[in-house]
Amino acid sequence: MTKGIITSINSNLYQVRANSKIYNCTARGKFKKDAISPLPGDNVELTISDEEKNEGIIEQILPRQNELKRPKIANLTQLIFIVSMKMPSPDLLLLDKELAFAKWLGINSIICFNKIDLVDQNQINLISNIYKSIGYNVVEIVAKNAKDAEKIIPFLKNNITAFAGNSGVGKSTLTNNVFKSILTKEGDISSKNKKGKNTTTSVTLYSYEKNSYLADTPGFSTFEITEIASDDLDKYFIEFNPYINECQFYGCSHIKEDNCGVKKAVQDGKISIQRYENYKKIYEELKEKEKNKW
Ligand SMILES: Nc1nc2c(ncn2[C@@H]2O[C@H](COP(=O)(O)OP(=O)(O)OP(=O)(O)O)[C@@H](O)[C@H]2O)c(=O)[nH]1
Ligand SMILES: [Mg+2]
Ligand SMILES: [Zn+2]
Repeated sequence: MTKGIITSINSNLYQVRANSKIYNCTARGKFKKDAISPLPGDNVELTISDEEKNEGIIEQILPRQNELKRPKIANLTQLIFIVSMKMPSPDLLLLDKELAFAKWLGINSIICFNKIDLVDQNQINLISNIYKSIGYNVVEIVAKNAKDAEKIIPFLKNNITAFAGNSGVGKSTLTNNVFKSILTKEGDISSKNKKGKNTTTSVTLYSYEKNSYLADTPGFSTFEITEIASDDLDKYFIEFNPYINECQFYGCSHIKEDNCGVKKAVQDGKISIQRYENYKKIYEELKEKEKNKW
């Protein structure tokens, strides 16, 4: 049996990378029966049915480290969140949700501010400094300049990385420039609403070097993090941690309570107001969802 990794899925056909090449595979019927649906990123065992035609059959899916719904992918070690500075404009609520989710999942996050050619540096710094001061890895790039792609290359080594972010932020442009070839289609920005048009429609993992993969993914504008309990959300806003002990009430939600360490840190300028406001929005959203569950 050969071991491989699923790099893309097209209805019932799977592309699997094994022995440094790509096999077109079908899956044994038993997955359906067991209600396991294979995902890009899954490690699999396959039988090679035709070496010449690069065809095989997936026999088994090996245990998953983790699984993401958006983008739909398994076994990631890292996410690179692409935020466009303009066209489309930065969606920091989405970014803060994604960062919390990655922390909850236990995988690394990198923030990539793109299209910095379209705004002035002051505008970039205002946002970028918030995340740098928390301790996140931040890169600022023009994805369509081939040279800038090099700024993310050091992060790829020995990682399974996926891009994430709204449609039109530049995920495919950056993918093509990382690999120095046109692997994936790049879209336009509609002149009407300055948004992307969901050009990429499925996840594809590209092999960067041994043990390193990078996935181009479809854009999304909404993101559910209902796996996180509202009362745990504060743990995943990493800069809140030093102040939570200073809250008077055990289980403080840092919203309506008095003598709250987090709120005090916001007042003292130690926690960004924008991040705190997004925390409140996400908290209320999670509370609402929990109410509807029962
Ligand atoms: N000005 C500018 N335009 C860029 C930059 N990066 C990407 N673009 C443009 O933005 C548009 C959308 O880029 P894509 O790479 O297709 O965006 P995407 O994130 O893959 O979008 P979806 O596949 O729809 O999720 C294209 O027209 C790119 O040329 C940049 O750094 N500066
Ligand atoms: Mg794309
Ligand atoms: Zn508090």
